[in-house]
Amino acid sequence: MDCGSVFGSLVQAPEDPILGVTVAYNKDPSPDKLNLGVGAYRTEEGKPLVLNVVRQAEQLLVNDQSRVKEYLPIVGLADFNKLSAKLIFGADSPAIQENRVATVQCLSGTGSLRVGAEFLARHYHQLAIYIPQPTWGNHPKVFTLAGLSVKTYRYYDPATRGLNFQGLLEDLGAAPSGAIVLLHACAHNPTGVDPTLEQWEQIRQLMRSKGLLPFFDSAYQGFASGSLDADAQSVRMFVADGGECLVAQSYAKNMGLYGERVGALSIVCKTADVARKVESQLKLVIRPMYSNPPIHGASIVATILKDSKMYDEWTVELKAMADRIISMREQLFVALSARGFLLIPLSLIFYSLVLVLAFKILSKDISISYLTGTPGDWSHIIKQIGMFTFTGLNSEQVAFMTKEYHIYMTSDGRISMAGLSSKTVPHLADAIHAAVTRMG
Ligand code: PGU
Repeated sequence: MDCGSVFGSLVQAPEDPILGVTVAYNKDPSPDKLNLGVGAYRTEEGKPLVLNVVRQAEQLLVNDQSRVKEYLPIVGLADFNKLSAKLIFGADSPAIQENRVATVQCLSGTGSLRVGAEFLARHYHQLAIYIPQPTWGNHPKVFTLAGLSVKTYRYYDPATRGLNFQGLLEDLGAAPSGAIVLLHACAHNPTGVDPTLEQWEQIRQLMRSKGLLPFFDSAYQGFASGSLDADAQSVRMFVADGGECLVAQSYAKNMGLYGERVGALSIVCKTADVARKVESQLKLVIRPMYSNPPIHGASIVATILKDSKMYDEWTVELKAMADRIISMREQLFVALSARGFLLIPLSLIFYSLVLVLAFKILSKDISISYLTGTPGDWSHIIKQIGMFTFTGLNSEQVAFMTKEYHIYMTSDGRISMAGLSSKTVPHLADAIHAAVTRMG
């Protein structure tokens, strides 16, 4: 259409599949609306949370008159980089002690992935990157635009709502030698399904035997189990064997620093000399992209990580967030199990019974698809790990829930458990029950 503008021929681009959910939510005037789209933590009151320890760190920074707003170096804040590597690889990591890790501060997890991908496209001999099917929707776009060639490996089995481990091993086994493999360090997005430690070990052996290059995306360290160390196990396994790997870290979720855009890319190398050269080349990637990273968020993180008292406080607040999410899983599971049985007068006894059953399922004692009130087996809600439940609801059911119940979520049926509260669980359970029973 010619309207005189040099951009007149542009077509309207669609909203982002994840961030666009918030745009639609914001436009909805309903008082009952619920945003379970974006993976962002909310309190029981449904409010965003700034951690106490973050407030304390910010206060210290504001009060420190010696602080200035000069440019950071291209690689970012030195303390932040050292402490970030320590956080993911462990304080006693030989790779750190031997100066074999090149760490650069980047713009949160996304920026770290992008810088890593641009570096690989320029300096690595294999352009193929294998990403899990499904994965975070931005992965294919980030890697393709950086110049890598995106392929997928089987990951999730809809039939079992668990890991397709055989498919994963077959696909990685068939990948060309040297190919890059994107691995979610923990709390896989969107499925909430992680390999066990034994499975990680098999993945590691296969990848090392084929010379596949691991690229970890660590966006949820601490959010899966509540423990920063436990959630870094997969990464540490790969570093312990002396081989090379890349890790993109984000502080968006675990420190609640979403909008501060603070993260790090680490490349673990075979020798200190290689690591130095890698860092020098990373600078050439970063400089023409955004010159150098912002100072505020990284200063908050460094302040917290270097003070043992603040660090401990952080771990307590982090665990509380992880625990609230786990409690939402239990409450939603109980609520769905109770749908259809609401007329039973002794419902309280019933609720307790369901809770006991929930724990039995978690400890893998039994599987009870036939006991749930809402048709179907919903035990995956309590089995899955991290911020999201991959409900198994299809896009029509999701559209129905948005239209009739004002519940917003991504069309693949993923819900952010962190967006739920005890107050909103019944509303969601009603919506799921109606979607399943009416939309088949
Ligand atoms: N990697 C994974 C696996 C993620 O889930 C996310 C965020 C990122 C990286 C990027 O996080 P940064 O904010 O850049 O550190 N995923 C969330 C947040 C919304 C989004 O899509 O960016 C999500 O809801 O999937």
